[in-house]
Amino acid sequence: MVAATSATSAASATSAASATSVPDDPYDDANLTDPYPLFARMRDAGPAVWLEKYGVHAFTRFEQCRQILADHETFISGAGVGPRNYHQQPPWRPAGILDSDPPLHTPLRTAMAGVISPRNVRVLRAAFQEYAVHLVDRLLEQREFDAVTELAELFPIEVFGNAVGIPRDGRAENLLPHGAMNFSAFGPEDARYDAYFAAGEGTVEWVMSNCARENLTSDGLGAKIWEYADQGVVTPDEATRLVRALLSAGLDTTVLAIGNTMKCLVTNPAEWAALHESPSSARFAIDEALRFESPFQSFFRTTACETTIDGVRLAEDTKIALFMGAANRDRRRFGDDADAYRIERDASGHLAFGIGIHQCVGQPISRLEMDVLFTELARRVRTVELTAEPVPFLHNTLRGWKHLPVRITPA
Ligand code: OVM
Repeated sequence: MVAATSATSAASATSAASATSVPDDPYDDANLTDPYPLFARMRDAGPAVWLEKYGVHAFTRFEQCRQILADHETFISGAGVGPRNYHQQPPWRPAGILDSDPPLHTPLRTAMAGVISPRNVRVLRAAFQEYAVHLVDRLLEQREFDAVTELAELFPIEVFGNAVGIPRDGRAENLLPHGAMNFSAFGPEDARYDAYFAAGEGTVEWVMSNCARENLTSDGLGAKIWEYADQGVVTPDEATRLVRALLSAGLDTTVLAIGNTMKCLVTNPAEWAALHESPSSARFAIDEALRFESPFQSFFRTTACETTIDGVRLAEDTKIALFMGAANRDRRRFGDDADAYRIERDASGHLAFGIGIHQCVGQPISRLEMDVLFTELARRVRTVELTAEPVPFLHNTLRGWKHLPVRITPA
């Protein structure tokens, strides 16, 4: 435990007394479209706020979010990382690496980290690079295109799909709606949740059939997960669910991160110019975009025991909401210009990939994809501008754009 300390009080009900009550709904259309004014009010209201509509404490400051994520013993994932408490209501699908705790989590993480090793990731670069060149060639011919549907979506669907070793046919139609559905389970079960679940119908079958060993290529990351089943590190069921995790978590997140980075750069022409001057700064432009517009905005945890955080008492087995998208804009951590996109900033330490034992294990693949793509774009594209208003992608957990119409000029 870091700053959380066990409360000595004999009372057992969760008290909202020391947290400011907030009537606003972070999940309504207006707040999802532009969450930052509400996030600022929530951060300024105190280390924790009480979200009246959901009856849950929410954390929006960097320091508290970081501490909670780092303390996996007090703030567990095994009761689910959305508002649904698995101790009371079963998950919509069997739990996996994300929604488990040690000791169950440990072999899953060992296998996944072994598959996504520096050695296994390094060899992916050449294929990523080849497709980036091909894509940028085509976009430079087009000059005008949708940076979401014709860039952000295409790149991971091709290169990550190949890296895992799944059939090309059906990737886009299944994996993107499947991700949007799955990630809905980490937010409230409202009309938006229902809509993404309806849109994702039928995709689970496609995803699960491609987790089977016989449907994966023999040299991909999927096959490497199955090698951990051969060695007895994980069971065949666990191997299936680890491939499921790759296919659930690895795509939409990177698609959104690419689109968000483009959005940041298109709307900050001086930052694009700086990146074009120095293409090796791509990783800083990407990291700052991950901070500034975090694709993964929020997660829940569950208290394993009664505890207090900065004087706010939380009862045992209580859900809490963590808004990393707000924490990453916290002036207390990132300074007075936290609401500005600046590639010169030291954005490191942001919480877009989480922290602790559940910190994104796929991060090296996602970063490699983005690094290769944005380095190529930075070298070859002199200017980029919007040609129409971007269309936001509204989702309870994810943040990004559905359409980003742009025009580019060659270097
Ligand atoms: C899943 C899953 C696994 C890992 C991460 C994640 C970031 C989701 O299997 O649903 O979201």
